Amino acid sequence: MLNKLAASELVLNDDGSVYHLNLLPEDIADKIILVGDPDRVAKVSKYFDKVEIKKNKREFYTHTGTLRGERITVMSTGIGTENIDIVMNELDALVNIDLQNKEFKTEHKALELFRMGTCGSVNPDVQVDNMLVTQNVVGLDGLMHFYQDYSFENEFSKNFVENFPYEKIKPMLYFSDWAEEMGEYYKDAKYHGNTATFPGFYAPQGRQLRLKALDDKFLETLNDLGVTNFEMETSAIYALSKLLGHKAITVNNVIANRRRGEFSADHHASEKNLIDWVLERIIK
Ligand code: R1P
Ligand code: URA
Repeated sequence: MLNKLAASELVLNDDGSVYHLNLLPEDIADKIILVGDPDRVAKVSKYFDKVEIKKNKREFYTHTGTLRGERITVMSTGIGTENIDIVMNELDALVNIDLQNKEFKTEHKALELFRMGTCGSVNPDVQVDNMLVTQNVVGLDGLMHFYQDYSFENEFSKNFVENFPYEKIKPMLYFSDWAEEMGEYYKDAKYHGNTATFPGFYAPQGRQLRLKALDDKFLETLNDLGVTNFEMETSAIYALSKLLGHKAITVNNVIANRRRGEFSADHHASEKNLIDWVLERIIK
């Protein structure tokens, strides 16, 4: 790989900020909370001692400030792994590429990334309004097929690959090398599980409104293969963190129990609980 990047490869705005996130290197902290919903950003940053930076472009809203004296950033990713592709590459560029010269820095910086999201459970016993930390993740979204391959093997992944029955869909299996180290923050979460990341909310997650999904038994099959829950970002966060050398952990609030047909009775209260729970643990 050439050390100097062409203008077409690392695109910058007029002020030198990275193209989609609209941020300069000094705009982010080393500890970053990633949320899907842009509206969740202000709901998090209202707990900061002070907010120094507020920037946005498209669905990417960023607030940086301090909490209990520590610098921290909260950023929205929008929905889906295609957005995570942008977020991860541009965050990494902010710390590991000299933007002016478009050259890789010789010293690598690792960010700490905390996805704070919502998910549905496919295990009937995983109850709504509780925190679920992702230990392993399977990507059914396809993004990582475009990158240098990496997958891991453990009991969950071996069983998943050997028994996944849908030939058209090629699963990619990841875990975060840091799940254990970063998991220290979240030791007391109610659930630690195996998350599936999907490229959609409806048929990809077995929902059928007017259109039929692939298989009526999709949720049961996933659960039988050891999947606890699903959402739409974590596979890409874990995989790209691993490849780029950042530390990542996901905690999702379970807002839907799909096997029981239940949805959180008050998802606003549940979201507030998620925010309080995470902030208490990642900054002491
Ligand atoms: C779908 O409603 C969205 O909610 C979940 C999914 O991953 C997807 O982004 O996460 P967030 O609540 O973080 O957006
Ligand atoms: N987010 C998802 O992607 N799916 C759900 O069922 C709930 C939240």
